[in-house]
Amino acid sequence: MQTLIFASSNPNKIREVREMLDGLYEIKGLHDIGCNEDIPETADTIEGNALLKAHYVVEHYGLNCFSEDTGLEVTALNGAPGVHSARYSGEDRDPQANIDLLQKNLAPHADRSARFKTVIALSLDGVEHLFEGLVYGHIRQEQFGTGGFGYDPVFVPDGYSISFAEMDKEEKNRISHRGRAVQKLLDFLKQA
Ligand code: ITT
Repeated sequence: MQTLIFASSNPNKIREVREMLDGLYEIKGLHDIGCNEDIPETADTIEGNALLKAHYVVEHYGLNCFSEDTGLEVTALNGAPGVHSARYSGEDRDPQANIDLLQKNLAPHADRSARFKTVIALSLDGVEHLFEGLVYGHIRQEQFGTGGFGYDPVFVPDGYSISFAEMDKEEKNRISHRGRAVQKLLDFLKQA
């Protein structure tokens, strides 16, 4: 089985992507290749941050890799927290504090629609490719479920009445932003 480096140190993301590529590629995260750096995510777009992480691995390790960056874009907040989703409430990246701040900022608004956006940047033999995955939904006022991570307990995808945190893993992966972007990556890799 071929190995692919996934330039992430977020264990939740690595687990999700590993499950999606199970049997096709062996996925190694940053820690698995001895990279314990917190790669600076200083770009002002989701695409830019995905590319930064992929460039870092190519530059420092010379390995083919892919990376991803994800943001939650809330319509009434003009796309916030967006590229700042992980650190919305501060540098300690506390998911509960992020949700609390989101609820506070969204409270005056009737429009609670939002979307998750994932961009995967693949660097393969010196050539870069981008894959995007989107899922539309809304932010619930209360939290539901214990699965998933990040904003999952408050995000309800369109066509569902349960949050991402209430879905089983397979179902989330099938319809999620990351699932859709990974599917595009897979389709590309199969014909590359
Ligand atoms: P990397 O090592 O991959 O950079 P990270 O945690 O820094 O991991 P991001 O910069 O992509 O990841 O942060 C996006 C934030 O958005 C993340 O911390 C979560 O709070 C949230 N997020 C990302 N994917 C999510 C998902 O599937 N469900 C809910 N929240 C998610």
